[in-house]
Amino acid sequence: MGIVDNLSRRKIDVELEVESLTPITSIHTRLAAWREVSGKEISFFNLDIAQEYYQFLALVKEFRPEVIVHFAEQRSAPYSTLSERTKRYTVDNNINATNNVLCAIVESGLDIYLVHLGSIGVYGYHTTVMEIPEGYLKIQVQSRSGESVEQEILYPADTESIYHMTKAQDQLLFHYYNKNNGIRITDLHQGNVWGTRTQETKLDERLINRFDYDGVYGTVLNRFIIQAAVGYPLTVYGNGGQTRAFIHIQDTTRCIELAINNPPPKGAKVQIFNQITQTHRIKDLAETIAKMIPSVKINYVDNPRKDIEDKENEFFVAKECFLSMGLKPIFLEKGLIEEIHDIANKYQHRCDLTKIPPPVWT
Ligand code: USQ
Repeated sequence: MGIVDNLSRRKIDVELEVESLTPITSIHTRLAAWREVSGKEISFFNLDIAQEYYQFLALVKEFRPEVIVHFAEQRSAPYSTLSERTKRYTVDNNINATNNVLCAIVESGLDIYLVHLGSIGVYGYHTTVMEIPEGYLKIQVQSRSGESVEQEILYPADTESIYHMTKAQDQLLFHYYNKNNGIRITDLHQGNVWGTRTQETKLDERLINRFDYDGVYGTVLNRFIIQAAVGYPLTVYGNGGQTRAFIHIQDTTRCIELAINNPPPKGAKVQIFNQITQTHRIKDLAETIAKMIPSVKINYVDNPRKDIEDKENEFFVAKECFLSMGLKPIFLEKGLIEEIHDIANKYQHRCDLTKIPPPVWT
């Protein structure tokens, strides 16, 4: 097994002058810790796949992977909206990275299966009359002779950030390379991730994952968890009527394992799974935490995304694929307590309160 990474997320920490709440060790320390606890070796290649295509292609030919799991994208919606520069970087990086992975698979001549981390945000967050399906929508069209005919199309993308737009664009690249080059692909439409620890990272403190709580990279539930621990009123944007889909980090790793073990058959279309376990309204999340910790206050702040997101929405999304493969989700009720005890309380001294307010969306 090997990791290809240009460690860009660590460089963005320096740029934003913020650090993960949890202390992250160097990549070599992490690899050494994993070797000690598991006896398994992971190779590491410091490469920017969006820029260093030929080095990446050479590596693919030499390493001959059976599966590539593609996470190599700038992953924050708020970061992508910070400025003209971050917008352009997100598009350049994400779309080039995806195209380069696909192109390298074709050029290598190897039968490599690609699993990609996409986003549930490609569907848009609006109240829909129907349940949003897993990637594809069946529609009735009128044929030229007047009959009603069923067709299947990609669910129309309708994104709220340029970051989510890159994930929507990725879908077209997958469709193209799957149809023209026969690459087997699974695209995971992942929800908003919360939590920090997985079975593997619990084995050694040096393996701990990032916990972002700042207004740019912190996702809403992790932000509320640390805000509760440090006595900062929970920053609900607007009236908190937004409904979003969530998944615990442990479940994301299980879903990726399930996706790797269940490739689509040769010749099949791109397989799309909605990688979510629960949906919640933002104000309900805040109220759940306030009930658990009575000293917690909720602050309904001006929504930095008020011109972009609906004030209130329902979000009905299909999620049968992973459940039918055996995913046993970690629900909020259980995971929250562990997260507050093991992470927020333990590392609250590392929290810089000045980094909590949200940035303006452009
Ligand atoms: N929100 C608050 N208070 C906060 C932070 C967020 O009320 O302190 C609200 C936002 O207005 C939004 C919702 O919570 O309605 C989710 O915000 P978020 O910042 O947790 O998530 P978002 O920026 O929409 O996107 C993030 C990541 C992105 C990932 C996505 C999962 O930036 O990488 O793809 O979560 S999803 O949108 O489900 O696809």
